[in-house]
Amino acid sequence: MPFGWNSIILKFSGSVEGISIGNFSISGVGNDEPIEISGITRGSSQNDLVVIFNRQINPGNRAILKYIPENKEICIGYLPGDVNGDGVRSPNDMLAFIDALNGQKEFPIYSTDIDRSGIFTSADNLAFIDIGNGIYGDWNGKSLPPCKCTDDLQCSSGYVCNEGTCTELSGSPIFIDGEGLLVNLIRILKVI
Ligand SMILES: [Ca+2]
Repeated sequence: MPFGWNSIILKFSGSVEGISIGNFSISGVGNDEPIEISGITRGSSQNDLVVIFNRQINPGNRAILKYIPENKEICIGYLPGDVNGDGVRSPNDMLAFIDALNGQKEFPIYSTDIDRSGIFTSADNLAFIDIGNGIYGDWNGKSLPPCKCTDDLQCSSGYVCNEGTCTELSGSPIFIDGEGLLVNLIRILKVI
């Protein structure tokens, strides 16, 4: 059964040993309650860090994870059947999925492993068809909200759009001194 991500693996330039949960913040875009970070842990290599959320991102919503020391934002979202990852569920995703099945195009595992078995097989075709038939809600023609907000209405309840970022109305901003951190965030390895 398809579901949204509840963790993300980040690749850094060096050991992630000195990175703490306080080095991250998270906000949401969409109508859902934003997800929270519940923990971080080292990944399979010393340069990989797994950020674990308190729950799965609900379909049709986004989360913006910020690595505070570098002011880097990672925008993730989950839209059922959005195989090509453009944030829109359209007939192009069917073409992309067929290309993937035929081995003509490669997509990240999280785009094509639709039944979440951990591998991409022909069984994912059934899950893809189920999504197209509306078994998990009608997502055809739907889009994810933009990564950068332009209006308060795009942010979750209790959040306002502040310079493109959905910011919590109350509570002081978190400031973490990033000095001394020797590692840089390079790229997202995988969303799980
Ligand atoms: Ca798409």
